[in-house]
Amino acid sequence: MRGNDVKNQPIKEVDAVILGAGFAGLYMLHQLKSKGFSTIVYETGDGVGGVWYWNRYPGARCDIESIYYNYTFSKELYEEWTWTSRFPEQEEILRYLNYVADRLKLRSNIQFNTRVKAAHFDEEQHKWLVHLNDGHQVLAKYFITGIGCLSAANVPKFQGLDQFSGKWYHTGHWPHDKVDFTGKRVGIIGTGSSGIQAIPVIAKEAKHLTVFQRTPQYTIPARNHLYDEDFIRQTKGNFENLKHAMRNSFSGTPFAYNHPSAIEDSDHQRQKVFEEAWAQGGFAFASTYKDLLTNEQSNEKAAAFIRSKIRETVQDPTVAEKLCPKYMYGTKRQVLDSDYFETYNRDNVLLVDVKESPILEITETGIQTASNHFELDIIIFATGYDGMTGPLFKIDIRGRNGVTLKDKWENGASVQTYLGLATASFPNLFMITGPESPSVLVNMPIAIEQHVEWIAQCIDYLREHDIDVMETNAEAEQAWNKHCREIANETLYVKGDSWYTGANIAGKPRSFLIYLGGFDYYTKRCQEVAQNNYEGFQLLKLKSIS
Ligand code: NA7
Repeated sequence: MRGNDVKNQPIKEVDAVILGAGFAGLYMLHQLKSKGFSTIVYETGDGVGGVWYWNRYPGARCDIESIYYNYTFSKELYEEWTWTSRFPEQEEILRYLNYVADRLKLRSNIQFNTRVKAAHFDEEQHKWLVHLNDGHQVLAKYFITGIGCLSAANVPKFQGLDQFSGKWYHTGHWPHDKVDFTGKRVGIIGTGSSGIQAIPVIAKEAKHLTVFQRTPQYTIPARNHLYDEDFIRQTKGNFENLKHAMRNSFSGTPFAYNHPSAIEDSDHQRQKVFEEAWAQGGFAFASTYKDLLTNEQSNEKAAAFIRSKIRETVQDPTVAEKLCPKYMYGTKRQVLDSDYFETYNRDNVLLVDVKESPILEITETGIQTASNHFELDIIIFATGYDGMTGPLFKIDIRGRNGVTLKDKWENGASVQTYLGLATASFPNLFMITGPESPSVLVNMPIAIEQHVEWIAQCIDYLREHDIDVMETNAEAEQAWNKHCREIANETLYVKGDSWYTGANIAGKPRSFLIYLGGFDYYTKRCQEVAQNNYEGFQLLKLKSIS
């Protein structure tokens, strides 16, 4: 049965509604289906893939190595699928997720082209009433969000966008048909991961590319390459060890920090360490020293090294200086690139510093900054996302007494969760990789698997024990929130302006909603909670109170 057929079925009540058909939603569905729960997934897109369905911009790639960026719950899946290169392209990850959906026969439980507008907890029925954009309503015992941390696209409110006569796109909502840049004057706003991946590719095709940069980035060469057969064979043969290493690691990858402190090494030794990591590419650089994100002096050593590489690569010293970041390394997510800085040596690429000369408006024919007008045929917004809370706040989620999640969390100013999985007054709501879980600072598929398995096991436990309502309480979430903040405040992350801290969105309250205590510790904590009969949650049997 295809997704569309499900829409015509008279589904009125299910055990669980899951939002999103990306890595999280697909595995959650598989788990609940396998345990015999009636489950439906609602997905806005017309296919599976989540973030990899939407992010089709030129050059889109994952920054985690492909052999680690997949599910590990099934040896068969791992062995059957073969990645072609070190850093997988969007198209290949999307193919992988389609393969998983087919292999596990998941499509019949997914309703595509459907947006969940609202979900309200009905205190009489102790169930979630879920409102769909087509007017249908569905009643579910469990409401589970698998909508990712970066799915609410941010298009800054520049004056005049509606009068632009050319075409404009956001990287997170890229068209399915190829955008042809041949002979076009293209402007791109934003130099985060998306912009930095897209810029070298577009520059090769467009007549001219103008990059509007607000903040430069510390980006490291990805050094992508094709995998050879021997490597793939060895990796597949090593599946159990890899799985164990990833699931018991600090970051969800089988890597550990190589050295304790950047300032304890001699200049000569540190240079050697950085050079080796630079040559290796990928996240090797971030793993060089354990204190890069906790000690400002160590951080500056890494920052200075990257600046020296930028100055070596970019031929025009004025342009090189504009490309050199001055803030603390890693407080914005470190980006991996392929020929990013080299691209500024091309004749058809111009860098515009919009901190120096801000964008005033978008005109009919281009972009007007404080000092110049740039004539453009295409504008690309690589301007990121309203991260962490943004995807949840897009939905009208109401718990007890009709209070919205947005109001409870004061629009993001006072987010409180228990383990990033649940929040008080919102019974039977589970968030996969929600705020205050390790989420985006861990290898996402591994973080997702841990959450999904915990939730599935929990729902199974509730069924086994005839428990109807599960709800965390204020004490548990306050304690978890305090723990999260204490750890985060020991790091430099909280000092940066980034989507991690919400500083990228005008007017968004500043907060840091990622658990930094380590994926391994976090997993143990979740296991303890389950083993202790879900301590921190109230478990209610309706029969006993009726
Ligand atoms: P990011 O990393 O949030 O980057 C967005 C970029 O857009 C960044 O350079 C921003 O500058 C810039 N931006 C945002 N708003 C504006 C305005 N109003 N004017 C000019 N420039 C602006 O998003 P990405 O999509 O690149 O990556 C998101 C994550 O996806 C990434 O971290 C990986 O985890 C995968 P700013 O730095 O805020 O000054």
